[in-house]
This record gives sequence, structure tokens and C-alpha cells, in this order.
Amino acid sequence: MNVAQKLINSHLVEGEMKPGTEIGLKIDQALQQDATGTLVMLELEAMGLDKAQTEVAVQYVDHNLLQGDHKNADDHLFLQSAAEKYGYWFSRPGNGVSHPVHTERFGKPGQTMVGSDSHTPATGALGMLAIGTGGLDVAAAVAGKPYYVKMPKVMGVELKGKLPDWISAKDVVLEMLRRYDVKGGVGYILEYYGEGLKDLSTMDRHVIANMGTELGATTSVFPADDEVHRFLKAQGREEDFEPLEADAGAKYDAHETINLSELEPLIATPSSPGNVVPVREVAGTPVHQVVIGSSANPGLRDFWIVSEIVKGKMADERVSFDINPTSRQLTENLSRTDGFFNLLHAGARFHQSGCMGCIGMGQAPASGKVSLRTMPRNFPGRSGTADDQVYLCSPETAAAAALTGAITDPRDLEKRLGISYPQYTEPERMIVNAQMLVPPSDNGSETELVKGPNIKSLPEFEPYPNAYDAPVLLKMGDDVSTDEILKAGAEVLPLRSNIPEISKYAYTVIDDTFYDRAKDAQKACPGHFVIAGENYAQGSSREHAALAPKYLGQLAVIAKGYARIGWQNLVNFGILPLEFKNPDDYEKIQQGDMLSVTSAREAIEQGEDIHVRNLTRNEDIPTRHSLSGRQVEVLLKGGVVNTFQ
Ligand code: MIC
Repeated sequence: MNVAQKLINSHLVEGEMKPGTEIGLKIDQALQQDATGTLVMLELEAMGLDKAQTEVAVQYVDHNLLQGDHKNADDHLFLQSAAEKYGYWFSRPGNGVSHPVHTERFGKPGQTMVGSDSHTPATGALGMLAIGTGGLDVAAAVAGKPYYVKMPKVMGVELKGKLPDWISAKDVVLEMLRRYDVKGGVGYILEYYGEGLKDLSTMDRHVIANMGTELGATTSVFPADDEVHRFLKAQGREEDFEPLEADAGAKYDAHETINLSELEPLIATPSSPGNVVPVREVAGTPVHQVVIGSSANPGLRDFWIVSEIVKGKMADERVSFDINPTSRQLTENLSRTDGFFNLLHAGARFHQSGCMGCIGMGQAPASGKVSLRTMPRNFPGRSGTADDQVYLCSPETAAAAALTGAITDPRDLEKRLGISYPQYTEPERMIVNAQMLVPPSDNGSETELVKGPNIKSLPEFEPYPNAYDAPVLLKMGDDVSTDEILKAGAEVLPLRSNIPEISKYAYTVIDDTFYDRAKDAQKACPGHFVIAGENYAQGSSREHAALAPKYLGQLAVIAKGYARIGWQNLVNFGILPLEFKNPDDYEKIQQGDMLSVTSAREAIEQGEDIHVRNLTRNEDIPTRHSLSGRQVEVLLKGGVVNTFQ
């Protein structure tokens, strides 16, 4: 078996390891961040949970850090009270970004984890099966139920050679994105192996596993080898090491090879992580902002290398040079080197530890200007600026732009500024700072949940209707991201625990008349349809991208295809995700058409084709669903919350 199969096999409690069929996995650890965690905690309340059943459950506060009014601060207190009540660890606001902190403090080779954040796979760097998913799936796992997912295929990615100077782990995953784009990984676990692993540290692997999410992969895994052993030892957790490697001759469903020695600096251009080109193709483009940080480049190396490149120099006067430290632990380790000083001295704007501009929580770039970020995503408007021009790149490429004020191949720094490539060595022992991790309480059951005025209970939904006529409110193209369905950013994120309010922002990035039209449709019909192309709802795990449309009456999506988490979330909230049987039929439905469905419940239950009648154009459109029996039950009841009663 390969590593992925070993991890699945040792946690399989339902189903068979047959790709495409639903399996149930026992879950050892759970991770939540605040922007999705408030809903998870409300879901646990609705379930009447007594105590988390997973070995480890951690609630982080890393997204909603700006406190423009009471809302985010109220959420922090709510989450702390819920963590105490349900037996979670609580990572206090400002402690750091969930994924790297989790990898450093809690991750264990051989274990499984679900997280209510799509970048949860980052901890796959340790030889863990770490999967990002919607909050309801995390809530169920915390309550001791299995996690259900379609058994993925496994793609073995062999890494050969050694990274040249000026090229680092981010370029490896950008190379995968260049080859596979944002849906090439759908239905796969990406498993990295080969001699090239030797020179990739655990945090380098974290970079690669983190952004496997951008390929649409179910998760990414690495073996737990000597390097992972070294990493855990440096973190003072040697006893948590368990070796986990693929058997000799292990088989994969698909193969890929990357020769690290042949890579060049790469960059994802606006506005998709899949728009990858060599840096030299866009060199010379003026840059207005450079941001270093996020779960996609969180290691000490990533900050240190930038600090060494800019040492003794000053960032270009047209560039805002922003540093978002990963965690307090990272900041302490960086200040033990000269890194902290060198960055400050080069004009860096230091922010608090957390996700910050990665989800548009501040740091919005100037309109139409170029921002270079070491972050994982650049979907349209995600930065908070509607006409943003966000590029994603390695710390080396970001540092080069900070110094020159333009996109620059970092290999040119040697010739242009006389900078030679800094040689990094991992410290044998990291400074460990766990002071802002509040341990689980033993007697939380009496704790009252602290709910500020912005925290509203979950809306209630009816069982799925059998027949309905409803209009198509929106027709979208391929690869619509959750950032376009329900945007992030400092204005909207504080509404994550208030569904009626956040629903006003549904699809506004695509069409700002949507909310009003949905409200009107709700008065006249049972709800509405939306139509989409391939890979609908790619990107984040936010349940709000299903829950807010559901609240506005969404009955069904008809798409050419779906991203995994987005698809699971639709079902969890009682929206029927239909696929065109014949993808060309996408052309037969236009925005504004009236569609009709009859006998939906029987057809859904029997897994038969569902005939959607286009009343406006007098045509029948055959569609199908690919829900498991368990999901059919959930959908017909009107969503997972109705299954609690
Ligand atoms: C993201 O990177 O898009 C987020 C913000 O971390 C999301 C979660 C969210 O929407 O709260 C994710 O990746 O799941």
C-alpha cells in the first residue's frame, strides 16, 4: 500500500476502498478556525453535544482579527466559551495561523484529522490524513461519528533532483498548478515520494500540501520519515513520531514526476491560483504591495530567507512591504536570528500573527494595483479590492519585488544587486511557545455559551419538496469559487454567525442584484435554481456559500461539475446538486428561465435521472445526482441539522 491507502485502511469504519464510492473514516483530530468555527459550535449546540469525542479538538482564532466593532470580539468570546464547554483546546486571538500551529503543536503521523478550513491538508506534511471539509462534517466527527467522503484515487508524485538556489517549495506546488490547474486534483489524494524529498523540510512539505487544495485534491500526503522525526524533535515532541512509509513497490492510480533541479521561479497571475507562468514572463510589472505570510509559506525559513535577501537594504519606496508572522512562536524564533531586525530595518510593516490579508481581513491593495503575496489564493476581489491584481509566489520572488518595485526573477538579484542566495539551516531546537493555547477543560459541561447580539441561531429548513416550479436566478461559468458565492473580507467576515445578514452578500461579486431578486422569487415561488459550469464552489470550506443561498430559497444547482467540499456542503444544507447528463445542455438554460421538477423525492431516492423541464423553452433536460444513500436521506430531510432531531 501507499501512504494514503495505509492511512485510510487503518481508519476505515464503513465502505470499501473502491475509488468513487463513499467511505466512512474514524477521525482522531479536529481543527476549527474562527470564521467557520462559530457555525460548528452552533451546530454542536443544536446536536446537544456533551464533550468532543476526538483525541484532540482545537479551536483557533486566526481569521477575524480586526475589531472594527463588537462582532468579531463577541465571536472570540463565544468561541472561547464553546471551547471550554465542549472540551477543545483554544488558540487565543493572535497566537497564530491554525495550520502551521497545528502541525507544530498537535499533528501526529498516522492519524486522521478533519478541519473546517480547506487548507487543513497542510498537516499532511507529517504523514497524517488531514482533510478540509464543511463545519457540519467537522461537528459530526467531533461528536464521534465517522467522516464520509468518496474514496479518492491516489496520484503518486515522484520528486527527483534538488531545488536550485532561489527556487523553493512554493515553486513545486505552483508547478503542479501549472500542470493541473484548479481542478486537476479533484477526486485524488496527492502523495509525494522520491529522493527529492530528502531536501524538503517538513515546513516545505506543509507549503506543498497546503496548496494541494488549490488543485482541488481531497488532500495531500507525505511519508513520516527521518525528516518528520527531526521536525518533531525540534518541536520538543519526539515521542509523537511514528514512522509511516509506502511499501516497496506500492502502486498509485496515476503518476507524475517533477524534477526539482529543472524548476524555475513561478508565479500565479490574477485571478486564479491556476494561472501559473514563469516569473520571467511577467518580469518588469510594477508592484505596489508585497505580503509575506499565511499558511502557504509559514516556516521560519520562509521569513528568514526574505530577511536575508533584504538585509541592509530598503524596500522600494512605491512598495508596501507587509509581514504577517505565522505565530508567536515563529516571531520568537525569528527574533532569535537577526531576521526580525533585518525585516524591520528594510521597511517592513509588521502585522499581528494570523491570516490577515489572505482572506481580506485588512491589507486590501490599492485599486487596480499589483500585489505579490506568498499566500494560497487570488480569486477575484478576495483581497477586499474589487479590481484587485493579486499574484501568488515564493518568498524569494516576493522579496525580489519588495526591493526592486517590480516583478523580478529572484535569480537576477545576484547580478542586479549583488545578493547571493542565503543558505538556511534549520535550528536543532525551536523555541516552543504554547502560552496562548488554553488546554481543554475537564468540567466544561456547566459552561454557558457567551453569545453577543450578532450571534444568531441556525435557521430552520423544511424537508426537500417533491415538485416545484422555480426561476433560474443566475447562470455562471466554470470554476466559480466560494469567494464569489459568498465573499470574504473585513466587511463580510464578521457576519459569519448571522445568516440573515450575511445572506445579503450572496453572489454579490458576480451580480449585486442577486439578493433582491432572490427575495422577490421567494415571495412568488418555493425558491430558485442557479446554473454553473465545471468545478462549482471551488476554494474554501465555508458553509456559508451553501447556507446563505439556501436561506434565500436555493432548491438546486445544475452544474457540469462540482468541487468536493462545495458539493458536500450543498447536500448538508439541503440543496440538490444536479449534474447535466449531457454537458451541452448547459446551453439550453438561460438566466431568467422558469424550470419545473416533478416527483423529485422518488427520483432522488432511486438514483434515477431527474428530468428538469425548461418551461420557458419547452425542453426537457436530463440531469442526475451522485449522492450516496446516506446523503439522499440527509437531503430529503432538508439537511444534516434536521437529522439531529
Ligand atoms: C480561505 O482560505 O478561503 C478560508 C477563509 O480560510 C476558508 C475558510 C473560510 O471561508 O472561513 C477556507 O479555506 O476554507
